[in-house]
This record gives sequence, structure tokens and C-alpha cells, in this order.
Amino acid sequence: MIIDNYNHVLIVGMGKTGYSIAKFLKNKNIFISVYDSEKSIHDIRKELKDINITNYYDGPLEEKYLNSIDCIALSPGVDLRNPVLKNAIKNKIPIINDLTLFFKEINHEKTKVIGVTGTNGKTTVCTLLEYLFLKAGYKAVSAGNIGLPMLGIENINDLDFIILELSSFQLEIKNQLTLDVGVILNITEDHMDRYDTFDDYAMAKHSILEHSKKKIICVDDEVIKKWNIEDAIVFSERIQNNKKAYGIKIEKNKKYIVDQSNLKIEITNVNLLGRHNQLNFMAAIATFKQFDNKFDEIDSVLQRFPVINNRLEWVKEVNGINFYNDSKSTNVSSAIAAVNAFEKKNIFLIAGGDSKGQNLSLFSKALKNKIRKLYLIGKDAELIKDACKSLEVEIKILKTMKEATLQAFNDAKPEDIILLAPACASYDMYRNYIERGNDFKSIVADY
Ligand code: UMA
Repeated sequence: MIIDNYNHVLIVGMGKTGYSIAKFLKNKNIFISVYDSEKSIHDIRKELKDINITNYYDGPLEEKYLNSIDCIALSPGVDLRNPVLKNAIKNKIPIINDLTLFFKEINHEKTKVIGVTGTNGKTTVCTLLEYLFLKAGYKAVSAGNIGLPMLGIENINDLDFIILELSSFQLEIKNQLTLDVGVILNITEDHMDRYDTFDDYAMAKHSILEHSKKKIICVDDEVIKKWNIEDAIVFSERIQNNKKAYGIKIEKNKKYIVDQSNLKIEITNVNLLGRHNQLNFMAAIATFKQFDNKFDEIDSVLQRFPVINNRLEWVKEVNGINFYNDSKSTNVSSAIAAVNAFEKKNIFLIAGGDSKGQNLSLFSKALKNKIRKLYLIGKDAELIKDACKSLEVEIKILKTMKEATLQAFNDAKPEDIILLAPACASYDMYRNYIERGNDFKSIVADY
């Protein structure tokens, strides 16, 4: 228990996480104050009407808000480099988050907890694992960065498995977690507006391994493979010479996930496109196998696993032109994976938004000879255009998603692909990537 040490907690950031923390602390005999830079006190008050809140604050975060508190509960969207928070750290005011409360305050000894992190593929792997466990007859739920705050999980002790999607923002708060399995899928540049160096970002992800009884990692990843983690279970597109390895084998035009024993799971006709999804399948199977060795319908469960919204989601075919929505590719590496999922080079790519300080030259390099035309929208359209000068394809800057989609539709011919894979965050134009994907889909629905 950790909360007994505190008398007054300030919750910073009143989104999904902030509310879940306030509701969790409601009956803990502790003073609660709340802060949000944007939301009106009126709205927060309405949401928390059943909870006794000592102080409501808004606007810029100020030192004086910390005067009477002895703990800060931080939402993941809030940058730890905020000067007031830096000062709080200097003054030894503890900063906790929902992970702290989940592991220190909730008794879940009967439930296995799996943590999944990585730059891309987290949601796919967590959803797939939840699906696999449910189909195998277990009670399982996925939570965390995937959307359901972990403090909002109901009836925890009835569950066999909790699968936590963990972002670097959640992991950067130092916590003593105890994960039965910790998975790292990949690490490429993202959120560089939140970290001073790429290493800081990578280390936040790495920290999951310090708390995992079993570690599962992708050794095809350039960053992860340099860590040389000795006792890890690994997965890779190539089979490793390691008895704990999962790999891919092609036999008579069929594709299988295999290990060094007799595992052989066919993935030839799965619904999820792309090599990156093969790795996601491997991560999920390797994790599932740590708990269950008897379930023999993994093949058929994987065949039935549906495409997840906004992740290489096929939208519609119009006049032989296929539209795909990968709005979830909020960084360069995931947009590149989306483009590479298609064998043909006839892609009309819609990208752009807030590029978050990423290295855009990687984007340009990876798109070379892969796309026909590029349509850019959003705040950093000019910046991306500039970085993609050497692409030798036409690049158009458009004001809205509607204009970009229409322009791509006018330019494309039968058998071409129009792909939304922004490589950027959506916040400059939309509330989130889901709203962006929905906008694209509703535009296409009218064609
Ligand atoms: N806020 C401040 N000050 C700040 C920043 C934000 O007061 O400096 C306020 C905002 O005004 C807003 C609130 O904080 O009212 C939002 O808090 P938040 O950004 O932490 O978002 P939540 O609604 O709590 O959602 C978070 C995750 N968001 C982020 O990490 C940015 C959600 O992941 C997650 O699903 C949810 O908790 C439940 O666990 C989203 C995400 O975009 C999907 N994650 C990033 C990603 O996947 O790339 C990491």
C-alpha cells in the first residue's frame, strides 16, 4: 500500500486517466485536488460530482498548487519536464501514476498480468492476446494505453489475465511493477517532442524488462538487439539459434510461425496485412504459450482475428481503387510499415499532421520507389514536403482531409491504392487518430 503514506494528492491532467485516479481515490480517506490546463472547472466538477474535491485548478500549472499537497498523480499526456514538476521532483514530492496505484493498491494475486510496450503494434498485440485467451476459455481483458484505464478494470479477481498496453509516458514514472510477462515489440523514433533524446524514450520502454518475470523481445529490432538480454524469449522473422526463439518458416507457399520444438501455426491467410503484423502475431503467440500449451486451435483463431479499426483497415473499393485507413500510424515507422504491407508500388499516400520532431528524412528514404503521389495535410505539411524533395513524385499540400482524399481519388486509376498513413499525430486537426480515421472513412463512404 502506498496511499497510506499521503494526505493530499494533486491529480494533474483530467482526461480518462485523471478521472480514473480520482474515482479510485474516492474512498481512500485522502484529500484530492485536481488540475487541468484546458478543461473548465465546471466540466470537471460535473464529472466528479460524487467526489469530495478540495481544490480545482486550471490554466498553467503553478508552484502554489503544490503548497498543501504531498503527492502528485500524473496523467500520461503531461510532460515530466514541466518546470513545476521538475521542481517537485527536486523537492522530493513523490510523483505517481495509475500504474503505481494498480500495482501497489489493488490485490490481483490470482490474476496474471502481462505488459506490452513498443513503438508500434501494442494495440494489435494486446487485442490479439485478449482474443486468444477468450477463445481458449479464459477470462481476460486488455487495458491501459489501449483506451480502458487500468484503474477502471472491473472484477479484477474474476479475471485470469490482464493485458496492459503500456506507453513510454506511463513507464517513465519510476514504479515497482510485477509483470508475469513483459513484451517489447520494437523501438523506433516517436514522441520526440516529449524526450530530450531518443535514448530517454528507449529507456522508458526498456524499464518494463526490469519488472518482468519473463521477458519477450523482438531481436529483429535494431535497438532491442543491442541490449543483449540473456534470459529473454525472442521472436524474429528469421528463426534464431536459440531454444527460446519464435520465427517464420515458409513451406510450399504457406507461411508458419514456428519455434524450436514442434510448434507450427499457419498464418498464410490471416486478415492482418504486412510483415510487421507477422511479428505482432509472433509476439502474441510467444506470450500465450507461456501460460497455455494445450489449446490447439490457435491457427483457426488467428485466421478469424479481424482487422482492428484504423490499422490497415480496408475501407471500400470504388471503380477498382481500394481505400485503406491506417490513421493509427502516428509516427514515421508505422506509416512505413503500412506502405510496405503492399507489394505493388501504386500507392497514393495521404499523410501529415503534427510530426512531433521526428526525423523526417527516414520517411522520405523509405518511401522512395514505393508510392506514386503524396498528399500532405496538417500543421507540418510544408516540413514533410521539404524533407521529401528527393522523392521524385508529385507532392501536393491540401487544406483538409476531404480535399486530399478527393485529389487522390481523381489521380488514381483502377487497381491503385489510396492509403491514409499520416506518420504524424492528429492533434493539430482532430481530437485523436480515431476521429481522423472516421473523417477519412466518412469521406470515402460518399464516393
Ligand atoms: N493536460 C494537462 N496538461 C498537460 C497535458 C494535458 O492538463 O500538460 C490535460 C488535457 O487538457 C486533458 C488531459 O490532460 O484534459 C488529458 O490527459 P492525457 O493526455 O494523459 O490523456 P488521457 O485521456 O488520460 O488518456 C491517456 C492516454 N493518453 C496519452 O498518453 C496521451 C491514452 O492513450 C490512454 O488510452 C488513456 O490514458 C487510458 O490509459 C492514447 C495515446 O494517444 C491513445 N497514447 C499515446 C500513443 O499511443 O502514442 C502514448
